[in-house]
Amino acid sequence: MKTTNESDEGVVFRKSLGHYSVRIDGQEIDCELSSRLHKELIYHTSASLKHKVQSIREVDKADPVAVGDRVRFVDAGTGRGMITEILPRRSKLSRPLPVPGQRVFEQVIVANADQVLTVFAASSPSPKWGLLDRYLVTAEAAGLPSRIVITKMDLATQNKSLEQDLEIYRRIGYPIHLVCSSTGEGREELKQALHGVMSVLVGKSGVGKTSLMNALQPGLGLRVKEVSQGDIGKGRHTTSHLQMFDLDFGGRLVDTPGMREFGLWDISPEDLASLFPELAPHIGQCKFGLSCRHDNEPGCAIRKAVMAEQVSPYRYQSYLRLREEL
Ligand SMILES: Nc1nc2c(ncn2[C@@H]2O[C@H](COP(=O)(O)OP(=O)(O)OP(=O)(O)O)[C@@H](O)[C@H]2O)c(=O)[nH]1
Ligand SMILES: [Mg+2]
Ligand SMILES: [Zn+2]
Repeated sequence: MKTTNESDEGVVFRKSLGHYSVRIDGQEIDCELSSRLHKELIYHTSASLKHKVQSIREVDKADPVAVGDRVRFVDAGTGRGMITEILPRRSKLSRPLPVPGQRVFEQVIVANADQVLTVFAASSPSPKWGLLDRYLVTAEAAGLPSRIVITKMDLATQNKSLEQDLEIYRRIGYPIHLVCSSTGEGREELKQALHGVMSVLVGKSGVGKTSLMNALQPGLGLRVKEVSQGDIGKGRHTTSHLQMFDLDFGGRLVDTPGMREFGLWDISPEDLASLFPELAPHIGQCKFGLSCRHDNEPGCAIRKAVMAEQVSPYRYQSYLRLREEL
């Protein structure tokens, strides 16, 4: 028999304006944060942000709780409760969230994920591989494996360089899934890759993340963009909340709203090369050893590997670009 002070353990599936949907035994409890966790929230947001509940982003930036978090909560009955503790995370996928006039905050996009699905459309909007490299580096830094998912394969004929571009990533060893939510192409194979683990979809607005979720599990019936193709990529978000779903065939999938900015969080310039799997084996082989920046230094093993066509010049440029930012 449970006493009133005893807390339950659940998983955060969704959050919105200070409310957290915590799931336990298939039931959702609408929780708030305990005042102790709340104080952390106020401490982080600072006094100048009295308008913080105007949008979900504002609350999010210093939110100590992320979707995917395992939490302890006190059940107040009638479907309501209070989160009292966040349990240790197995993983966290983060990005920096700059707040004008303040410091940059860490935004934990999702906690406890097992893999990242980076989503790009074959066309409409056309893929930006520089963004893919950002996602891949972020996932590597979080210690999570990535899969590259190309949606809208029915439009693939509009992108002449798609196969050639993907070959770069295939050679590195990233699994690639070619899917189409309208025809069902690639769906069964992707389902197998999702089975039994928690996966998170990342990709900019309009690439078809939510459509893919609906195709994987038709019962979800989530709202997708209903606009002409001309509007795609203009940054109008259809999904406004991060939300996790249980998959009927086993596993969990998190849908995210398209993220326009995707900076690197807590990655040092010295570590960056090790987060490119094809550069990593060359680290330490340069003339200047571990202090090589792999830029203009003589005897750089990574530049040599680019010349020898072992490393794609494109990915090397991407490394240099990202390094500039850190
Ligand atoms: N041709 C084609 N269009 C698709 C496909 N999948 C999705 N779309 C269209 O792409 C548009 C965007 O789809 P969404 O699923 O809302 O995109 P999203 O990535 O969830 O976007 P945000 O929620 O804003 O981040 C919609 O108009 C879809 O109908 C596909 O396989 N083929
Ligand atoms: Mg969406
Ligand atoms: Zn070097």
